[in-house]
Amino acid sequence: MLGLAPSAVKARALAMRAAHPHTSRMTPHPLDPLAPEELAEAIAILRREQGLTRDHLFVFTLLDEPSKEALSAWSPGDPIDRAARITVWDRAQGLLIESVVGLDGTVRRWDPQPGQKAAMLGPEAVACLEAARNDPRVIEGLRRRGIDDPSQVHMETWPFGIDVPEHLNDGRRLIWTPMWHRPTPDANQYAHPIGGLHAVVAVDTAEVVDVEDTDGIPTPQTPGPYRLSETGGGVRLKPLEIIQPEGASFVVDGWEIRWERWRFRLGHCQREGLVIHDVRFDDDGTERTIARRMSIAELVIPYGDTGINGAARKAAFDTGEFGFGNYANSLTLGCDCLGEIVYLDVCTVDAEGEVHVVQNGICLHEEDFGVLWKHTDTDGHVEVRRGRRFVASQVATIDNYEYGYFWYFHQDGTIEFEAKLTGIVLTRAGVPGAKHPSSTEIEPGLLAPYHQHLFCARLDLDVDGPGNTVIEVDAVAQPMGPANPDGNAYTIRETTLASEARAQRDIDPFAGRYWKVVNPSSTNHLGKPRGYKLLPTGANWPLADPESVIGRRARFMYHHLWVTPNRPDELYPAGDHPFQHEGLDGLPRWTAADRPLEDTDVVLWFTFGTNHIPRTEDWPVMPVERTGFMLKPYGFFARSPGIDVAPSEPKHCC
Ligand SMILES: [Cu+2]
Repeated sequence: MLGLAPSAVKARALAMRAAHPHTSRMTPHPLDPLAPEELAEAIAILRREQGLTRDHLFVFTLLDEPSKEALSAWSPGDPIDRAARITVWDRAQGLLIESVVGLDGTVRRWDPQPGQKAAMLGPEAVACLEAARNDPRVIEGLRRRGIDDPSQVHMETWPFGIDVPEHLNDGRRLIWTPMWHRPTPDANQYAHPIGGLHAVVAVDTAEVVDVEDTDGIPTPQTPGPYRLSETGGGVRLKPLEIIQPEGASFVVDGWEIRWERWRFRLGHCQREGLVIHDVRFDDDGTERTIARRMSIAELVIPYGDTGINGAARKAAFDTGEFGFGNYANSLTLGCDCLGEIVYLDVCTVDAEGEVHVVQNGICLHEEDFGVLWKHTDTDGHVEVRRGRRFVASQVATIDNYEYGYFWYFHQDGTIEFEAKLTGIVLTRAGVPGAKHPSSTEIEPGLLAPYHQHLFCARLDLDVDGPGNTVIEVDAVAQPMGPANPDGNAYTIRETTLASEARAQRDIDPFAGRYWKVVNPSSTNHLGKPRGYKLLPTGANWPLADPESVIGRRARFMYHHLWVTPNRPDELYPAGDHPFQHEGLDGLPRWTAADRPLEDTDVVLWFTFGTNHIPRTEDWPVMPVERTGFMLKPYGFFARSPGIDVAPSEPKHCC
């Protein structure tokens, strides 16, 4: 990422706007992410008005999104009230502060949050790693393992996903440092894990408070080459080019996208990354709302290894602790999308208040998506339509892993989210050939511990308006008897999830369970409420004990679905600050009130993900794994919205 001085920020912002060839206009909107100059201004106002010093670090600087009421009262051309929600860590006092800063120069909120902890921030990580690298016990431990040059050691700073060691557990912020030997600068960073040597560092003082040196296990030596210079890239196919001779079919106006009959806005923040706002579909001239705001609000990765070499401690909140958007790839350096692509730049603010612009942080394009529908009549008449989908995507690299967030908009009214997981599996050293109950040995002595990637989507749906009800639908076999003499009959059972306690639900693949969100005040041509259904295609089940440290901190993962009434301060399912938190914050805390949900502005929280039992084929770089969910219209349209799609030119077939 590129650090920019405030004067450079403005120039960059102007260049950014000029860089989008498909951006016909740049109409400002209250949901636009804060521009670089706005972020810099918000930080400057807060520093000035609150007398901040170098001891104040910036955790997250996010758009303070306008309320739904303010948004519906706003019209294009009206003045826009811009504000930033800034979380500050006062390291002198060990105090976290939530603030809201208006770009009119006012500090509208300044609320200390005693007891809450900030995750480790950039300069703190640098100081912790330097302290660990220079600790004589670490140097000696490396030397005894045959590593004389500590600069050849890749060290990471990980939060504790299990109990902090008792003698250190006095409320301090702590991290520990898994290490890997990297004998040459281009060696696979995770091929040579150093067994049994970690520093534990107090983040606030950058003091090494413990060095664990259990020794014993040799560093695995098999390299894991994956660079083109090492693999040769010998498998070649003939070129495949996507040509759109008339250009793309979508229009980008600032952060608004119009494609086919869809209209929606994109957003971006350094905590959640890509955000989807205000999704609408043109239904024969009537623009219907579907969703107000959709994001991946948390991503937690609990590791399931009991190994003494630290694997059990690994459990990261990649959204709440790391900030997914902080790690957005600049796709100028590599993007595998084909066709007419438009990129959007995204911005982050680092712990010291510096604004960074990630050029080409979001990719927008269309993809061919095979057959949309087809029928051959008995008279031989054929109607077939090819489908296309619009894709908004982002890739983030968080240490060893890459996560792609892909939002798809289909011509049949479906919205699909797909997470693409790739990168390098996390490794630890083990005894070659020994029994490893919770790891896969992928090379001799190189273990990849079992783990899960659990995403929680926050889906503020507004199906044809804000008053929505959530209904669980199960397919139910009818008992054989007078009403079902042939034993073939089945029906559906619908259960209204009337309150928060009743809306903590799990998948049931045997019943084909899904959840539909309907608007009781908006009925279709059959008098039925219009709806969208959430199809849980990528669900998984957490394997950590609910009373474990990670089980308490990520309690949301023990139900696939939660539903809450929409509240602007209920954004993150594990709470605002999960770092070293005792747990049970977020969804379990809010829903204890068991608030009513019928005909309400509801938010669905859906947890999905993968259970990753690594394979040898996941090494040295894992082929993409996919997981996600779909939102499909259910009585929302009178008929298939794809029925009037024009046929493709048949020049390349038949
Ligand atoms: Cu994995």
